[in-house]
Amino acid sequence: MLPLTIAPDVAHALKTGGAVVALESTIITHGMPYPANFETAQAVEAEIRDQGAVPATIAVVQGKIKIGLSETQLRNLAQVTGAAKLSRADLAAALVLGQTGGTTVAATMICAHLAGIRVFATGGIGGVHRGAEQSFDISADLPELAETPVTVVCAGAKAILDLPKTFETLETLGVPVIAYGQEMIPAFWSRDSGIRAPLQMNSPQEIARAHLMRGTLGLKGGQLVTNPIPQTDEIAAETLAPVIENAVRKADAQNITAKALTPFLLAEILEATQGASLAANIALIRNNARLGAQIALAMAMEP
Ligand code: PSU
Ligand code: MN
Repeated sequence: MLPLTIAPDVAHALKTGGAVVALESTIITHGMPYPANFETAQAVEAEIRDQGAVPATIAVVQGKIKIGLSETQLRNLAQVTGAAKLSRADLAAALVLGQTGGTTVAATMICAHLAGIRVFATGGIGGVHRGAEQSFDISADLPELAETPVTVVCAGAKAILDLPKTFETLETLGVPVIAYGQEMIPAFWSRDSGIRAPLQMNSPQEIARAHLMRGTLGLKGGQLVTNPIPQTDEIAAETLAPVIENAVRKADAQNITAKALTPFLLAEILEATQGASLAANIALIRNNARLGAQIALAMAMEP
């Protein structure tokens, strides 16, 4: 038996061929402060329900994988102190040790796939960190995309990462990177990273069919959909560049490495922009949730 509890509405949707969208929880435990993390998680779930799909926020609670959280469980997770950050390497150990933690993109993909969920929406993925030629810091999210058949909708990657190296690595790994509705890969807070996307698709149906075609061909791994932030919520790359430079320099000076690095950089940027980055972050996650729901609905319609 898998150590996995599926919420009733999610279980029902999975059994009846309904559309389900997975959501990660490291963004709740390590990405945003309380109560913004809880309010955002709720708003994101509501976006998915509004589209006619079922949200499944995934986390590990006291050594059990939860596929879909109740409002109380979500609030508890948003407030818990000392939650673990769980990626592929940590998942089995966390279950054995009875831990509580947020699942990263990589771990959420693994859990979603175990539950039979094919679409997952988040804000930004992990990637190749700046200075990776020295630190070797490459997120486990990248190889996961090459391994586990889940379509992940994000807004690109934050410029805390080395974006060209991140997308080169995805190309090497054979991960389809699809820009939604434009030629360029978006860069999280802004709509254009300056990097041309290898693939462009303009409808949820195309993305759903490409996911299913990979399965037909026996290709393992998923797809990365990069969905640009809505124009009205965009923050110019030049505005955030010095903030990011500062955060990266500070991390370096304080010797912040490994699992701690991404949460440290996110918290630094949040503080330095006094919430402006948070508002954009919330807007883009909601936007990704809507597209994720539309892809899941399109997939549920395919034979
Ligand atoms: N990037 C963001 N926001 C996030 C994360 C990344 O813009 O919340 C989180 C995600 O859960 C992602 C994880 O899977 O950080 C990557 O961590 P690492 O770089 O340690 O693999
Ligand atoms: Mn890392």
